[in-house]
Amino acid sequence: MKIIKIITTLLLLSSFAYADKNMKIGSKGNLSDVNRVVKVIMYDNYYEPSSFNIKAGETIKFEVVNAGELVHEFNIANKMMHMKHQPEMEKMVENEILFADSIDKDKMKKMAKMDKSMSHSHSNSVLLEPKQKGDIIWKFDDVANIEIACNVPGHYQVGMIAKVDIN
Ligand SMILES: [Cu+2]
Repeated sequence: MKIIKIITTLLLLSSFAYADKNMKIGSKGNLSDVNRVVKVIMYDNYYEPSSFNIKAGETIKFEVVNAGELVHEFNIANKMMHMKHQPEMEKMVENEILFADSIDKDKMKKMAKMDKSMSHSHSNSVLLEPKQKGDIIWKFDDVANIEIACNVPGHYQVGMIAKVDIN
């Protein structure tokens, strides 16, 4: 069992390293470069607004609030990356780190020391408990096929996805 777990983890980590180099999703932005602040409210299970119009090259500060009763994620990626991220989130549920309406942050930190995929501190996403707020500053440079979505198990499947138009 342990060996299977290690192999799975290695596969996940290597696929992420690959994704980072080749996926055109932009990069973490600097506060001094912010062109626009966009407020986003997360409900159960959708975003308000449900789509975004972004100019290529723009740096946006997303101020995200979770107004729902469940944990939600605001994750800037593409479909393939969301698909790869979802098993990690399922693993967080299995390990009793992620609950429907809360996150065990101490446990998440402890697990992260053993398994990097559990740290959940990628700069392209925020994972928020009900009533929490979080910011992401993102530079939309050299981007294609971006999708903002929530990878809490089940949420992507019921359509917690926001469309991103780059022009
Ligand atoms: Cu969600």
